[in-house]
Amino acid sequence: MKMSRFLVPTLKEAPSDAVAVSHQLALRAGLIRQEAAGIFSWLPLGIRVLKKIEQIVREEMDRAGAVEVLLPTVQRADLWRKSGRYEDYGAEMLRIKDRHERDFLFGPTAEEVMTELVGAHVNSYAQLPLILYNIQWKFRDEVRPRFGVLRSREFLMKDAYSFDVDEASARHSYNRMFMAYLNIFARLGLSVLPVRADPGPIGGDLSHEFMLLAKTGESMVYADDRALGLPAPGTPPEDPQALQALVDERLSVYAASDELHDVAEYESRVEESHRMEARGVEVGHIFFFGDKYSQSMDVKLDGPDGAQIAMQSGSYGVGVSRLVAAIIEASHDDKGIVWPAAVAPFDIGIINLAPDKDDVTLLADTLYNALQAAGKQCLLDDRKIRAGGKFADMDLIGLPKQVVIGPRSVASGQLELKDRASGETHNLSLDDVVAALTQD
Ligand code: 5CA
Repeated sequence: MKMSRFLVPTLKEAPSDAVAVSHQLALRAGLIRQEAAGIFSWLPLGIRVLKKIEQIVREEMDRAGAVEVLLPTVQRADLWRKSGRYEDYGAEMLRIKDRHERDFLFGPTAEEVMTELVGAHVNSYAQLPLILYNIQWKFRDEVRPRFGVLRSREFLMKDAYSFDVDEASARHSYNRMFMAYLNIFARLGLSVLPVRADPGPIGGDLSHEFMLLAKTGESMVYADDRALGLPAPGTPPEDPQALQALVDERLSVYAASDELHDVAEYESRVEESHRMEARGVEVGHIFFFGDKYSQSMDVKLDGPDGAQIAMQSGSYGVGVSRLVAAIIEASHDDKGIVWPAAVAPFDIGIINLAPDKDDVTLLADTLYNALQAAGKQCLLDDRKIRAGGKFADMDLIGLPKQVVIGPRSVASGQLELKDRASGETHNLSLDDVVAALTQD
């Protein structure tokens, strides 16, 4: 992509109402644009990051055996009346009337729609277990939307729903999702702690939040610091007991968010030198709620002995758009964003310092074409602006690798290759730059 034909509206200063560093940098790097309180447009760089996160989440859901569907954003109110949540949800629900005065709403979550969908198409226990997921925009009329896409009103969520015939099998589904979450966050390059949590309005008796430690986090996390940095589990075992043992092992290290923090237990189980108290951003939340929705919505199916049974279910959310901000919170410096390679909007930024000079442009284009042909995603800054602005913008948007090409590169045959995270630079020939950037 050539920057002169792209849209990256970078800003020198963030607007004063942006207090979280991720909000400031997302605006300054031209990822998002606020359209109304808590409602954003995704600009070209932002949407590329969002899609990459979405794809990693999708691949890990598929690997865990979940099946993708796409539900509507606008849902029927009567489904929510059936479950009893239409009134309970209160002012957070955006209620809509159609031209026939029928009640609809912009979905804040989808337990009702999914439960009814499964009830309509699954009539026997033999069709279970089933885990369905969708990656869709949600709307919650938050009292205090803030921190940009960290707590917005419209946001992209991956929500999965498991349907099982009994509680033991439902716990196995819960455990599969638990492990899939650890894999997702590891692939995103994030150090995320699973903590036991309060299920809140979703209901149920078993729930975990996945917390990314960050200064702007809205909850406190109390943990044994050895819980951080454990390796990703990879493909989990099929055997339910083996999987339960792995989940138990992960959860044996103390970690809780403020609501369920037990000071006495914490102090007795965690030596002082390992106690960690930090703020966390909730990037995922999983719930086991048994037959709550199956019962309230009267969705039953034929059980093994012919009698009608209610399904045992859980729901599993990841804040896909929130993750864009969460990753920036976790990975930035005083110059701007430092994207982990897995989600960077482009792999490589090339700066052409003299787009007016044919020989410099030829060299920059040759590198660009060679890298693109090798499957690398490149952003070539060919804008006719001063060099300082190009360097500042490239650091601000945070692509993992940068190559600087100017008149001196033509004269010496040496291009400057820079690693964004470490700031290290190397002067290399064109061929060596291509080799270094395409070796993996
Ligand atoms: N139905 C369940 C699981 S699918 C559910 O809705 N869970 S939730 O309320 O915890 O939301 C799931 C995830 O969505 C959260 O962990 C968070 O990462 C994200 N999320 C929730 N509210 C917002 C918001 N206002 N802005 C951005 N992301 C949000």
